[in-house]
Amino acid sequence: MKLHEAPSPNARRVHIFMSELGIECERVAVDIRAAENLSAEFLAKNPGGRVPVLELDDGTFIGESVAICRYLDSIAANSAAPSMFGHDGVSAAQIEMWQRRVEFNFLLEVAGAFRNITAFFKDRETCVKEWGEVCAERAPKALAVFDAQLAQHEYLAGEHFSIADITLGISIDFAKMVKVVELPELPNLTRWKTQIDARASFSAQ
Ligand SMILES: N[C@@H](CCC(=O)N[C@@H](CS)C(=O)NCC(=O)O)C(=O)O
Repeated sequence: MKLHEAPSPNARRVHIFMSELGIECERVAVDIRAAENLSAEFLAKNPGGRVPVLELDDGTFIGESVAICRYLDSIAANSAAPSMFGHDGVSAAQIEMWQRRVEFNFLLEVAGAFRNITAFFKDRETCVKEWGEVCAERAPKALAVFDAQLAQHEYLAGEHFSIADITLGISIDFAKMVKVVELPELPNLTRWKTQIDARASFSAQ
């Protein structure tokens, strides 16, 4: 099994998930600054042209970081820890709900702000600064919703650590790193972030 990746929030999401499960695999660096991810060779692995991509030993390629985590979860099915995708129908649905809220209402807004304001990938896409500013204004609004949820629960999707916590953690760290979104100080979110940052997996490379 090989993970094709570049230093990025989505690769980090997979690293944290793997570390939580104690899974390791070969890593293959993809130079996204040099647009290696848009080469014909890479597009044959992932027509979406994005990293990370997991290559299985039988030649199957899995793109999309959450799909990769789902596969990793399936091969670690005998692990003693509760699945980060839920342990029954209700918990799986709650986790999916929060995971998608983080993905759509925060991570994609931060990414939209970063890509459009900094024009980081202007060699491959049209960047509209004003659209980036709209994304930057919308992203913090989602955080208030997460803060209210974390006032009631230890973790974002309830009482167990899940993929939703990983997605929110990597998204906040990405937002802090790229500095295009103003992040409000929210007490429950701060309590939760201190708690998840203390997990060994959050320092995984
Ligand atoms: N939904 C995808 C998003 C992947 C993605 O956006 N990857 C970025 C790095 S975090 C990338 O490959 N960027 C290169 C580009 O846009 O050309 C996932 O979860 O894996």
